[in-house]
Amino acid sequence: MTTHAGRTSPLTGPTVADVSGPSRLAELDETISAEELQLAARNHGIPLEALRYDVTPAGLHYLLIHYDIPALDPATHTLSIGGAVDRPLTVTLADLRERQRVTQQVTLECAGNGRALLHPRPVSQPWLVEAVGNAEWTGTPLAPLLREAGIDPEAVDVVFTGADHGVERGVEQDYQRALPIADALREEVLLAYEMNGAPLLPQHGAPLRLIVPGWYGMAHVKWVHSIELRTEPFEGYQNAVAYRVRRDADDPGVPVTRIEPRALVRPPGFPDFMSRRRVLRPGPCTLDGRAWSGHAPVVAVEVTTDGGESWAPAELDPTDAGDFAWRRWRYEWVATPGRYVLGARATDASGRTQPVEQQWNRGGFANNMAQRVEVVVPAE
Ligand SMILES: Nc1nc2c(c(=O)[nH]1)N[C@H]1C(S)=C(S)[C@@H](COP(=O)(O)O)O[C@H]1N2
Ligand SMILES: [Mo]
Repeated sequence: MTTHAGRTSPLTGPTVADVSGPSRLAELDETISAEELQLAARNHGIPLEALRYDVTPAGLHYLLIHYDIPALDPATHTLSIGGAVDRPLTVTLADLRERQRVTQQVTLECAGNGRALLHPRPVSQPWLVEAVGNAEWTGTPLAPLLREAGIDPEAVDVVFTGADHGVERGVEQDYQRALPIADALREEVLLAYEMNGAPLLPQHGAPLRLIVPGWYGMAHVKWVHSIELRTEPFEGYQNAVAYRVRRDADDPGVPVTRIEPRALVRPPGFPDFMSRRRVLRPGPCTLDGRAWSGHAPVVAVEVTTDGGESWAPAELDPTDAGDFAWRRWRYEWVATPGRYVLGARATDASGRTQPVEQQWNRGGFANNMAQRVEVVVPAE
């Protein structure tokens, strides 16, 4: 009888690769599993009523942590910059705090937002629409630090390594993501040590994380301790295997990068405990919510009250929060007794907008299908 190498042999026992299977699509009638629930309970979304705050309070901001939250001591934490540079350097948190200090609002959204609404459902963190937040990040710009290290003109990628470690689809790894050098050198990219005016919380990357305004969440490496410039494209797991838009498992796909436009409705009225369906009294009602895009500023938001059959323009609030922060929109509605499905869709200055039907891909990434909020307006 033949045995699988490393599986049944008493000498080697199971391998690390044995702890997780390949990525999977749920059967069409398969409900959310205990494994997906386990992820959802660790990685919570923004409660949609918190769309009322310009700046999301830290505890209401969504979370996505692939492995365990590492415990790092800010007093001894260092960041090393090496690889294809003339002068490798290592800096402490105190060194970084003495450098130029920048504060900016940045909307973060997980690339898997919307995944659990896809048919068939890619089995992973089962986000509905709530994997978003808009925080005020403070830190020092990355580009001057890289320039001080002396960038090799041949450098193509910059690899950021976090202090968290795990195994994913059989591959043991530190969380690592690369950015193309041109994107890493953009002036808005920060090494952030504060969120909303306080030191980073453990779950948000304490004591140091990358902020890449406009990009989906996976690029904003938390617990970062090492930056390495490379003259060859980085082929690490999170760039080459995960976070690619693929038609099927064999398609090499294209990398997930910037955030597609999205608008969310702050659900009006009050919810049913179980279904979260809304109950709204009849009469005039200001609908509102937030809209964002990582490609270009949002220029229009439209609202539907009939599940996407018809759309009407919403008003965009003036903003001084910058191009990378979400923007508030509002729409005056008179609710009359009946059942409604509310939604909103954003269009940005690049002409990108949101589909009403799903744009399916194998990993469930960058899916910005318009939201559906069921509302019942009872007769008085
Ligand atoms: N080191 C490390 N950085 C990470 C992650 C991680 O698991 N480990 N998750 C990424 C993903 S997928 C997202 S969406 C964002 C979430 O950031 P937040 O938890 O602060 O909202 O962090 C990114 N940075
Ligand atoms: Mo994410």
